[in-house]
Amino acid sequence: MKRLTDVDWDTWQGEILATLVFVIRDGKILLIDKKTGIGKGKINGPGGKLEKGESPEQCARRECFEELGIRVSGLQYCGQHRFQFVDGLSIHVWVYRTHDFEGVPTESAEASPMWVPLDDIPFERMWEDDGIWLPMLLRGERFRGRWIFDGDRMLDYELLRELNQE
Ligand code: 6U4
Repeated sequence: MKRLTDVDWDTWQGEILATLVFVIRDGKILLIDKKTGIGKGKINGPGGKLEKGESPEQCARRECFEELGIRVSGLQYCGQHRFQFVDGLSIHVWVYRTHDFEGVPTESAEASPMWVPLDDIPFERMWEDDGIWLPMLLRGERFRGRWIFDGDRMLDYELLRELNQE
C-alpha cells in the first residue's frame, strides 16, 4: 500500500477517531510539544482520541483541558483528515480552530505549550501534512484530506477544499 488508490475509501473507517485544535490569538497560534502518544516529539495542536459516546467537539474541548488546562469555546469546524498508515493503523481526525479560551496554557504530562507567531510556524518539527493544510485553516478554508503515511513519511495525499457547510 503506497498510493491513495490502494485504499478502498468507500468502506474506510478510522480505527482511531481523534481531534486537533488550533487556538489563534493576537497573531499567534497555540501549539504543543507532544510528550506522549502518536506523534510524540513532534509539534502539533492539542487534541487526542475520542472517548466512548463523545462527539468530536466534546473531545476537542476535553483534550484542551487535559493537555493544557484551558477551557476552549466557540470551536469552528475546519475539516477532516483520513490518515492511512502502511502498517495498517488508520486515524480519522476532526480539526477545529477558535479564538476563545479561558485559563493559561500550562504544561502537563502530555504536552508542553508554546505560542508561535503565525508567520513562523515550525513546520519542520510537525507532521509532514501540516505544512500543506494548516495554511488553509489559517485562511479560514474548510478542507478534507486523505493521506498515506509510512511511519513519519508521507507517501501520497489528496487535499480538497470543502465548499459545503458543516
Ligand atoms: P489520548 O486520548 O490522550 O491517548 P493522544 O495520546 O494525545 O490521546 P494520540 O497521540 O494517540 O492521542 O493520537 C492522536 C493525535 O495524533 C491526534 O491529535 C491527531 C494526531 N495526528 C496523528 N497523525 C497526524 C498527522 N499526520 N498530522 C497531524 N496530526 C496527526 O497533524
